[in-house]
Amino acid sequence: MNLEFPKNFWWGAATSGPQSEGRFNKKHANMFDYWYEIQPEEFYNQVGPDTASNFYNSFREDIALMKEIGLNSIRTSIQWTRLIDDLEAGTVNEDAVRFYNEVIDEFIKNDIRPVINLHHFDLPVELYHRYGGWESKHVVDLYVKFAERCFELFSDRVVDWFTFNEPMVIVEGEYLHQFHYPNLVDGKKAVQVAYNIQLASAKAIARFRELNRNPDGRIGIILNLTPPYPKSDAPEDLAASEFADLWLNQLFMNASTLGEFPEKLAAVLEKDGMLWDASQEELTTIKANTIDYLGVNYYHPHRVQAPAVSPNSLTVDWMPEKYFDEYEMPGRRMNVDKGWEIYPKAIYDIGINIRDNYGNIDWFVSENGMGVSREERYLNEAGVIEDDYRIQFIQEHLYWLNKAMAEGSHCFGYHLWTPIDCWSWKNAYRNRYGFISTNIHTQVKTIKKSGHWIKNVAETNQVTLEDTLIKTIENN
Ligand code: BGP
Repeated sequence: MNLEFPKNFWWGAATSGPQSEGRFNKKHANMFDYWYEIQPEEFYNQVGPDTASNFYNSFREDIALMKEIGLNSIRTSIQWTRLIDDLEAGTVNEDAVRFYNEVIDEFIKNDIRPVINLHHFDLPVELYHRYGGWESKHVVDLYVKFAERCFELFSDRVVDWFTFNEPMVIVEGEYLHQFHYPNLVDGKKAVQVAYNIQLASAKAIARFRELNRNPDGRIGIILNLTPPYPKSDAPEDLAASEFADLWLNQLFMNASTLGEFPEKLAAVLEKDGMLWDASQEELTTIKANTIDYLGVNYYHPHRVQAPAVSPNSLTVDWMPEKYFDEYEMPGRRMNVDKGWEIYPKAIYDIGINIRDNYGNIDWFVSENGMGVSREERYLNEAGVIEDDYRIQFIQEHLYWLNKAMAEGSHCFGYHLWTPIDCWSWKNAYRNRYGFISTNIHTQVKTIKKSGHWIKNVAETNQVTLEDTLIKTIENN
């Protein structure tokens, strides 16, 4: 069976400034740079973001490899901590301007569409220490200054913009579940930070519409939509699933596409005394500045059940998880290295949800992928990593994506995380995701089997699936 994809479909991959460039010549440290400085033992093998995958120095060679495997679009991010010299005034650093100009020009010269994101978990740490970071509306305005500089400098050539990557991960990592510095557990702050980031996104969109220099220019947001699936049809499990969806997905999705936060969520937050501080003027800005299109990062589903303890009887501090518990579905398929369930059909459910509930807005898969450790296990005699598991993972997700598209969902592309193995936050280089491998000691980069495979897909806009694989897909 051949899956057919439209001409001009985006076949590409995503990375970020902090995970690929390395710290070279950066004036400011971001949250992760700082965390590594003070607690390197928190990072896998104590490998930090300092060299990352050396993109700052080797971007021409790296882009040549991306071109060689047929990718027609790449997402990366501009680092606030690199571009801006004076964070309050929003003045730019000349070396950073040179660097990003050269990167953008190099992509375009190689017929690769540069897709630029403005924030990938990389708040300048000074702004956290001075103002509480995203807790502060002053920081929202400093982010908007940074965004303005990006639009002024690069929107003559960059058509595709995104304001944030996975804002919910910032909320969870920094304020609820302790996997991003400063590792707080504070539900009230978490709610305010979510609101402030949405406000920052809307304000940046407003400025984009004034400053954008390109008639085709578009701006959106990238959300990690992790559909919740309830354990059963029991009313308590359904209620848990509904709240998980409100908090994890609809909060940013509704505000970004429809201009309003979900009323049911706001009502629960209000009842609990947790609602964000918002002014009418801010809400009007959010309403008026919805996105042109959407990026969806999808890795794994959420399986949820009613919380073991009734939300009303909890005496512990407020957390959104008082309304739902995770549920380990028996027999689930796992990527054991990363600890994430593999459930490709969710991509179909996401596509249909966008079609039916969000005005069928244009969207693309902005991240999907499989992090696998010790990939040298799969090296063949020719020195190529035979990552058949990754090819199959992509094929299965494309099968369901293609079905959603056939049923009218407006998806225009698929980006793997990531083009070239890159630094993965606390996990550093433990799990590898790329079409191309990186030796972190020598920085030698080698195309994997999946890189050769995607080239053929990108050239033909077709994905060939064996009958046995289709049976596997349909039985899952
Ligand atoms: C996403 C992030 C990426 C990337 C990816 C893989 O949430 O947007 O930056 O890191 O997850 O996850 P990890 O790096 O934790 O393995």
